[in-house]
Amino acid sequence: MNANGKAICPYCGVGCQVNVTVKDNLITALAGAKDSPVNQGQLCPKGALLSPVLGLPGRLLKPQIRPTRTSSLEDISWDDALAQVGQRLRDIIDQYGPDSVALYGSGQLDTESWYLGNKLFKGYIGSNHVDSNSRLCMASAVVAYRTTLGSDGPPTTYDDINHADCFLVAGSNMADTHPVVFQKLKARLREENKPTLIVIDPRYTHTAQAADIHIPLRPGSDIAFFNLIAHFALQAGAADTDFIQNHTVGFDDYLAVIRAVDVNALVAECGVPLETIQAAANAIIKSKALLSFYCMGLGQSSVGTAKNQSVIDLHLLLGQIGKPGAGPFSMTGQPNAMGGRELGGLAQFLPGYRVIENDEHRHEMERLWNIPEGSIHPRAGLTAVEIFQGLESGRIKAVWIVCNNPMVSMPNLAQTLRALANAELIIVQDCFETETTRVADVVFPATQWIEKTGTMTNSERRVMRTNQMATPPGEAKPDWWIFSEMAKALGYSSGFNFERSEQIWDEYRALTAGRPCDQFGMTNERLQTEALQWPCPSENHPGTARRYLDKKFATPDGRARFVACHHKAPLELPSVMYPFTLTTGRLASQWHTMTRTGKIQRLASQASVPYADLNPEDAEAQHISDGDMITVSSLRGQVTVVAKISSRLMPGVIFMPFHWGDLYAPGNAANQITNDVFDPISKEPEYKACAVAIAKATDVIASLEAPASSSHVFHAKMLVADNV
Ligand SMILES: Nc1nc2c(c(=O)[nH]1)N[C@H]1C(S)=C(S)[C@@H](COP(=O)(O)OP(=O)(O)OC[C@H]3O[C@@H](n4cnc5c(=O)[nH]c(N)nc54)[C@H](O)[C@@H]3O)O[C@H]1N2
Ligand SMILES: Nc1nc2c(c(=O)[nH]1)N[C@H]1C(S)=C(S)[C@@H](COP(=O)(O)OP(=O)(O)OC[C@H]3O[C@@H](n4cnc5c(=O)[nH]c(N)nc54)[C@H](O)[C@@H]3O)O[C@H]1N2
Ligand code: SF4
Ligand SMILES: [Mo]
Repeated sequence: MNANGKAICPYCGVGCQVNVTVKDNLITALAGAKDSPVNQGQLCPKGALLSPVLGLPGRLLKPQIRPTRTSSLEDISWDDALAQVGQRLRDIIDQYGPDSVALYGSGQLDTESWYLGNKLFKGYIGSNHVDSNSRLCMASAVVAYRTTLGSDGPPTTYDDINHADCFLVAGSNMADTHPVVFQKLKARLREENKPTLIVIDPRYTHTAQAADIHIPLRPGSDIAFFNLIAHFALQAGAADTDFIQNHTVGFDDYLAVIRAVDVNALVAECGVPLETIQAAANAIIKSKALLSFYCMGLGQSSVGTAKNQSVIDLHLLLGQIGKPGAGPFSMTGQPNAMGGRELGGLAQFLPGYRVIENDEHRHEMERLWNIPEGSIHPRAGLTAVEIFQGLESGRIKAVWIVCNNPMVSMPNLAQTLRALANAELIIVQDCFETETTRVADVVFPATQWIEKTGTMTNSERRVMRTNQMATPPGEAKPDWWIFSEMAKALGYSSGFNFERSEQIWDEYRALTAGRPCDQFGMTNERLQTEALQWPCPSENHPGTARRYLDKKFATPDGRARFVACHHKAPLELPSVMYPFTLTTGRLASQWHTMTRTGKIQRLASQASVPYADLNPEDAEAQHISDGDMITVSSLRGQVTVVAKISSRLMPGVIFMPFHWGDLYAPGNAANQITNDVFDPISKEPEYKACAVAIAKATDVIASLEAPASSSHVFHAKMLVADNV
């Protein structure tokens, strides 16, 4: 295929737009789109190295089926695959009920596809066990926005960076994970009257390096920190009493908690000198426009919801919301995590930010979907970790995994494997062979990125379209097509007669009308040339950059809510057996489980083997030198990785990137040891803190590891594309 046009970068939630030229199905030119309101021509290295992505090895080319658990996957035609898998799924539903099947989707699916999968399961099959890897990621942010502001979705926009005079970056290493947004911040930091940058992260990250004040707090102590800031703000008389009186409720309870703060105890929890915290408080108090960015360091915690709420509380206390340059700004990780939230791709929601357990919302969706009242199950479904627990216990019999590699990305991979081993049917829909396709009973080959047309929403609520510009390899099909054909195979033809994804978009945008995330005004025609922020209720509406400028929040009475929160430590604390805290995260050069970035030499070469960072003091005490092989073990498992000695983290804390799975480093994925406990409210797992032991790998272990590491080298070689 030959084509020329604009696409969305398929990696992070910044949502950069790229201009691509395709000749004979190969990308011959690629550059950041200069006219994009998102990135103004900029790209990070991952985006700039997108050209080889179309030709990467390891693509899934045909549907495959494993006739029995012990046999190998065999190629099969689409017709036969749809008929056979439709029948197997139907049999399971008939035998065990609709509650026995689950759909595990992704914040990387385009809106049209994920909308259709959600419609099939919640509307037609009658199972609400539809969740997304966004549960591992955005669930705490979602709940906190809803409890405080009344609606999900950030109030802010990237343009606020131009108006803020203080940036608070908490639990976000945006220099590496949202690089193009971070460049916007950096540009402001070069100004003469530059804003203050405060970074709250246990590690001295690339982001912290740019900070005026770095708060290297102990993992998990963010609420202590935010309550201290609020305490000092109150003492200084900085509370915005007009705003609090006119636009909020719940202040008294919050005030009682903040007044009663035991400063010394909370400072001790943070493990940061009082003066440093006071310096941060002073900068925050005197700020005229405070913009807070936060990400997984807050969300992936057993108190992730409360951590998110305590940032928003601080903004309410100071009246720092609903004006240019101010507000809480949760960064979305995946390119369409926002879109997935809007279309109800989490187990408690329906499209347009509707709520399953709200009778009115459910019946409204039943009317809009033309299905009988009572079709949608009235209870919220199981969430990501719970689906895998349900598979292990036998409550869930079949799981359909789409655009997701749980055999690397779930916490406590031994549990994930036990869960899948116990499933009666595992369908995996991906573009590439992955650790998860390897254990599938059925593999559906999907198109990726510019091989399909689709819509996504970025971190600042901006909805954008990518058109198809390349012919998919083999028999790969768009995800929406696979969902609609499977729906027909299951006997639901009426709701799934789509020939083009634009038709799905039209159905979807209509049912956002009047909702907080209103996208009704975003026609297919407009999306060809425009990148619009919601709410955008009508065709001549320009889209909304900032929400709540009128200080009317999305709650029934229009007032925002304070939610008082108390510090609580992570659920698994260091012990005699496991004396260190492990935290996990990302590298600038890799995207998640490496299905694409791991095969692009210039990215892969920046970090080629799994490793753990540890502080020099800890290394010395354990007789570990830089480059040694070490074991890192927890109650759940053990991995052998390279030790990197780094004074970027405090004693007692270990950091591991989670990118490598069995295809690259057999047996040594970080998630072999992470903890699958979660926040009881948001159900987001605590990836950012568990207790581990470290030891120098003995010669015996090292020799046992030899075959694994040589096979790693073999795999890496095999997987790196020739064309890059
Ligand atoms: N290069 C790259 N970019 C990505 C991705 C990728 O895989 N690679 N993935 C995307 C996705 S899906 C997501 S969700 C985002 C994630 O983006 P980020 O959240 O920025 O990335 P992480 O590295 O997971 O974690 C951020 C930081 O949290 C810190 N942290 C750990 N514990 C705590 C704590 O208790 N408190 C505080 N304040 N900080 C803590 C860690 O030290 C780490 O530096 O990145 C997106 N962007
Ligand atoms: N230890 C630890 N673990 C973590 C995290 C952490 O911080 N620490 N972070 C968590 C977070 S925030 C996230 S978001 C998850 C991410 O975890 P995953 O989403 O499981 O990781 P990816 O590698 O992005 O998997 C996406 C898969 O979709 C495929 N794919 C790409 N495009 C398409 C498409 O258009 N259609 C289909 N069908 N497939 C496609 C890719 O080939 C890939 O296999 O990891 C979580 N796991
Ligand atoms: S910042 Fe994110 S969206 Fe932009 S080019 Fe990099 S990975 Fe892609
Ligand atoms: Mo994420």
